[in-house]
Amino acid sequence: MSAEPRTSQPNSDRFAWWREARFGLFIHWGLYALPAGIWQGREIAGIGEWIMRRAPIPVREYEQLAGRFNPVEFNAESWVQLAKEAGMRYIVITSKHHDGFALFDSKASDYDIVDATPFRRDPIAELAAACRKHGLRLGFYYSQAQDWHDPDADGNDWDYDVAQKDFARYFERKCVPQVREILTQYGPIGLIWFDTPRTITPEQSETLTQLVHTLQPDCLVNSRVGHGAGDYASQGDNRIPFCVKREPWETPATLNDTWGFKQNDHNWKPVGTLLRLLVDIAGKGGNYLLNVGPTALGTIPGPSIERLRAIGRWLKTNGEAIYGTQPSPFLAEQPWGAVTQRPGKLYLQLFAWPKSEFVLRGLQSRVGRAYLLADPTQKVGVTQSQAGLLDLTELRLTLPASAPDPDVSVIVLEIAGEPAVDPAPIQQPDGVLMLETCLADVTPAAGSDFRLNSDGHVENWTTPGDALSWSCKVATPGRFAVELWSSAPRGAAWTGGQTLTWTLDGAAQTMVVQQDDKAPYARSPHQSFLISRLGEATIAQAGQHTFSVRLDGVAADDATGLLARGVRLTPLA
Ligand code: JFZ
Repeated sequence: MSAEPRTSQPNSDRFAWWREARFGLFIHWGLYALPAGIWQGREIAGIGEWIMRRAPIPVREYEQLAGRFNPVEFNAESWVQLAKEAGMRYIVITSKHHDGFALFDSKASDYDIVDATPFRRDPIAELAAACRKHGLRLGFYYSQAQDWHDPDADGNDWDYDVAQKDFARYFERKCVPQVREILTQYGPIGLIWFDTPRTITPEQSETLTQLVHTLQPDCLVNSRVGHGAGDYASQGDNRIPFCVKREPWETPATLNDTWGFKQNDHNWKPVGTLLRLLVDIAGKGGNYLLNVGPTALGTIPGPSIERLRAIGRWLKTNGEAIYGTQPSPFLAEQPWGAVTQRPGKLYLQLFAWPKSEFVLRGLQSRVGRAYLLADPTQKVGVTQSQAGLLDLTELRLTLPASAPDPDVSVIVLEIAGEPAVDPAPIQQPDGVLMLETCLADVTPAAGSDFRLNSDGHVENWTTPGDALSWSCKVATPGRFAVELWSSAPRGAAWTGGQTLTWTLDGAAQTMVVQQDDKAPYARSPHQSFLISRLGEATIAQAGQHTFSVRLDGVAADDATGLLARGVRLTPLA
């Protein structure tokens, strides 16, 4: 969902707790926890909470699950305790997912946990009480457009005749009343997390946002309410941007590959991956909403508990570098890790511990003292230099021999005043020069909608003449491989075929784009890049250089254009 919310108020008080929190627990829980990915002995591919659609299962059969849903081991206190132990500051739970089943006591529909199950308790009420007791904010996921149980809602075309549907009827009969219920039955609510807007109209999205704000003025609304009517941006699931975003945003993410419990999904992310995602998201100004899928008995799977506790242990030591911090002063991602800040301090969060010395280019602020967040008594030596011709600032830190943490180690730099950084792309000490689109001058051709999107891609790169250029700093000259890094368009095949002309200091080369290689995205196992070789470049002298790339010819069937993240120059041996 890249549509930016219209009513963002990043500086308003409504976002104070949100900015402070940085880390929340997502809970996908419902009837789908019973089949847990398997229907009539058959493994159903995809995310667990979609089993009704994917199998597909007729409404009358799926409804029967309610009669067997009896999560006797559910204990709201222990879920909230776990979130707290993990260092999370808010919880968002599915009050109603696409299957249409309400996990709360609803008057608007009997298809709810109190009326339709032997359990008869309202877990949402219990959770609200436990959150209040332990000082966590509570938010609700609510599927406003898809409701596979309702004959008029979006989504179910295996039981209901799509031609007979009247979405407005469902909207008035069930959606609006239930949203009203979740906002009036459980005390103050931190946010409402709408999802998959699809058939909803702009007016209906607006109605929901206004309903939320009327009933609870401080309650935040995510962008998936649709049509830009929300308060903050939900990224695509498990997707993180490549650069700092100033507007409030959040990445919903999984610990394995499903949201709702699946008994055979054992693809758990290692703790190191999760910690790197947490700090990377904080460094780019976002919140990390990390999911668990409890079982039909009401317990959170052991591998989830272990991982959440490990993150909590890290945050106990390093939380100062996360909670309430501001994003990195560097707009683009740093290849070695992430940066956060608060007044007077920068937090360098290193993914790998360098042998004795760490070199950071481009920080222009004077650094007073540096120390390890995990152990301020350990000395970190600081030297700073500014190389004349390039005006290249370099910070050298001499570090203790061993890393304070195996996954993410935090170094604190004390600085005076606002941090100042060099805005130019700078060659890294290892010789690599990454030209990120978020640092580029973006020049659309006449009438073109070529632009940088909020995820750090350029989009609509479809009009000949659309160009990107960078003025960059090279310290170590030589020969370089030049590659274009882009993302595969969502749900579409990518064939290449575009003609590009790239220019280094005035010397041009023209080539046709194809996919030559693929690279994982080191920060997120759910993203990867397509690599197109553009050729080789010789940079004869250290100094400031200009690189540009322009679209000259489009591919026949390319509606999307190259979703480019940037151009990478890698030194050739
Ligand atoms: C939605 C749901 O369909 C899913 O079951 C789960 O609740 C998840 C958190 O949200 O799935 C989406 C919605 C949007 C995108 C991807 C998956 N997106 O924009 O990338």
